[in-house]
Amino acid sequence: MTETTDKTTDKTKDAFPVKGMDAVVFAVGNAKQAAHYYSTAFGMKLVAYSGPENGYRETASYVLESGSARFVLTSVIKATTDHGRFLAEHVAAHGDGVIDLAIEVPDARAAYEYAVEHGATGLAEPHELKDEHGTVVLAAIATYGQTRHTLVDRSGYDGPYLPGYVAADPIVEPGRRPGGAGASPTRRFQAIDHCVGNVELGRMDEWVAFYNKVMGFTNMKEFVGDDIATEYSALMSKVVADGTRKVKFPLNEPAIAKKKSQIDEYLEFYGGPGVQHIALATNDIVATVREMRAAGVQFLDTPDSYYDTLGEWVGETRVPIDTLRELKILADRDEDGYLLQIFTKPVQDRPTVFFEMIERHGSMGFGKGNFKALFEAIEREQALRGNL
Ligand code: TYF
Ligand code: FE
Repeated sequence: MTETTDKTTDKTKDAFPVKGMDAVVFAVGNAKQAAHYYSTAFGMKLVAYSGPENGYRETASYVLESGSARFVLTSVIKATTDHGRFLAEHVAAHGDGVIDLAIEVPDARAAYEYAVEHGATGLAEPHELKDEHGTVVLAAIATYGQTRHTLVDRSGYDGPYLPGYVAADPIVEPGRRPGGAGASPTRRFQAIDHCVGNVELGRMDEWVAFYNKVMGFTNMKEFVGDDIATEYSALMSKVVADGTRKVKFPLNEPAIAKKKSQIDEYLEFYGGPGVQHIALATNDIVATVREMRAAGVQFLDTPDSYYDTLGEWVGETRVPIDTLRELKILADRDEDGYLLQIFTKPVQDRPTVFFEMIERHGSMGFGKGNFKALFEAIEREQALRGNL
């Protein structure tokens, strides 16, 4: 492996400044039920809604939050416009999936102009949406597959999400810790840590170059190279991020290995490139995983042998090894610190989108020390599905 650039760009010179992730927008078959799942299983809070009840008869959209993390779940009710037909076709082709990794920017017009000048395909010219809460400026560019990046400037807006949405009450009481009376409600995660895309064989470097050029994102040093790829992972991976490292996009492509790549399985069942996993940052991965498991979320299994040697190389962590072993949480350490992480199984019947929960203590990495154990766990699931 070789080092690549990991420069934190001078903010004053940032050609494409971003504030962070604005939202992950999912097109799903049944947004009403998905909103319930993300409320009960992920502890998210419904904050806004758009649908027939407030005059939008074509689609239903539920906006859920956990800290700064925002998910929007959209279903088509009756397609009558291009947008409705796009949603219907997206769900038919891909199953439930991510249509938009929306990025909050200080200036959506400038961001769009920069991106298009540097080779991005424009999907929506900068435009304003207004209501009694103020004005939002939106624009959108295409990325891999049928995924887009909407560029959102919401600095002039204080409504619950966007004009067209009304505030909504939580579906369930959010994120209450077990423990009876006095237990304080708390959230299971507070931010989107990174969003991973799967692209076709041989195209990862093109997409890395796309983010380098179009958004001025730079490469982070963590990646899966040929050595790991051919030995056991069957994938190649590189990470791009904005200058402040608030928006991080790993990109995977299948590698030609002995076995069918997990990325090939995704591409086959998703019907092309798309978002593979969303990593969610938690301050207390033990409580988060206990609550999510109790609510029925399935996580990847990790063999006991992983924990037999973990202490030797990862050293002390906040969480005792026995607790990590009990909950199947992975740990990794690098020169900056350590991280704890765990991966859900795919959250729909297609073996496509899944989630990662991550608790960082200094480490800016992605769990390279776990790639072998993780990829073996994914391959066991792939074999159970008959896709290995
Ligand atoms: O985001 C990452 O890079 C880590 C590791 O199919 C990873 O979460 C990479 C590829 C993959 C699953 C996890
Ligand atoms: Fe990840």
